[in-house]
Amino acid sequence: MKTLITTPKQDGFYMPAEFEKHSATYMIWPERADNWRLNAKFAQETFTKVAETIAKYELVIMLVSPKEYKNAKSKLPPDICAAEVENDDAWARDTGATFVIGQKGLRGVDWKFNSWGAEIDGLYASWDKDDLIASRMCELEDAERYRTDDFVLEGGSICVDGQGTVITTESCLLSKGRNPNMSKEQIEEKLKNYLNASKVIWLKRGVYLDETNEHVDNIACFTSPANVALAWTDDKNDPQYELSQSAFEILSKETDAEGRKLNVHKIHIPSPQYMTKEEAAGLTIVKGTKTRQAGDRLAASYINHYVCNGAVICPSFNDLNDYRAKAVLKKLYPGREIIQIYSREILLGGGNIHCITQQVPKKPSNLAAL
Ligand code: KQY
Repeated sequence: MKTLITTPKQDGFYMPAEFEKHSATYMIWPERADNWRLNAKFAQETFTKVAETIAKYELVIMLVSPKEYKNAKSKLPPDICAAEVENDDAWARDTGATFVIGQKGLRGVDWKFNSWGAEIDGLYASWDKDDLIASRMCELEDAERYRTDDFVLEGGSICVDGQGTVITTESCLLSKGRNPNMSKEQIEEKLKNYLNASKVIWLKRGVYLDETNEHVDNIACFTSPANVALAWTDDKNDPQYELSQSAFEILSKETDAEGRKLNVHKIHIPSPQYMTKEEAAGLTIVKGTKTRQAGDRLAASYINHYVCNGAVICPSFNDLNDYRAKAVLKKLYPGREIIQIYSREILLGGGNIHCITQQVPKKPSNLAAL
């Protein structure tokens, strides 16, 4: 696999929106006992359910560590491809390649990964295997790779419309644990060069107590050009209230890269979700890994859904707002099935369905040069 020293922008490659056609979805098999309770038994069940649901619509490739390979193969249906790849955890959105397309096909951006903040506020102590995942994905896809050795980023911290606009959060991208020596302008330049975008919309914050320093993929996402879904609450006593209000103010005054005003669609979060005693007790304590406790509020949001060919795979929380969320998503994604999966076991690990998936865009045969 070749590593390029240019940028996608220089080469006319760009990141398409998630709602455009895919050729496949990558996931990573969960196993670490300090993040997934009871040796990841229940997480593996939920990941399998997500994978088999997506596999009804497109190819799913599950990356599995050599020591888990036999177990994963015995649990996964035969139409899901499994590839042996060492890993530190199972967040394909964050450690996987960000795929870009251009006239010459598919390439991958391999962002430097540091466990969401390294020594400052990272979530586990060693991440060397995770930092190699994007390049392994590029190999598997036979895609040339761009590597940003001088810039840390996770895929969950950006959202694009595929038409020149990126949304991100200041709390994450300007956090001390990622690129402390870069200015906001320099970070914006990196995003523009590696995603081939011309406009970056900065939200201040994300979802309350989101351990990623509030990735955008939990609070807001493009559902089509000029349409953005936003995590919302009407409860003024919920700390999320002000965070969502601030995001709404920014987004509703903004235009995208093409100059279109954004339509903001509110999706109410579920009632607050907390880790139970039993759930916390199922975790192995490991030095250097973020500790979790009974009573911790979980960063639950329906925005953390995944759009695949023909369907939207959305979390459900056994909450009344599950139905409201499904109805809004149905309107926002016409022609796609909205499939909800009870995803508490993923939520307990600090993310949700979007965080554990990574799309490989399909290159349209008539792709116009940018
Ligand atoms: O938000 C995401 N894209 C991933 C969440 C990672 C949480 C790690 N425990």
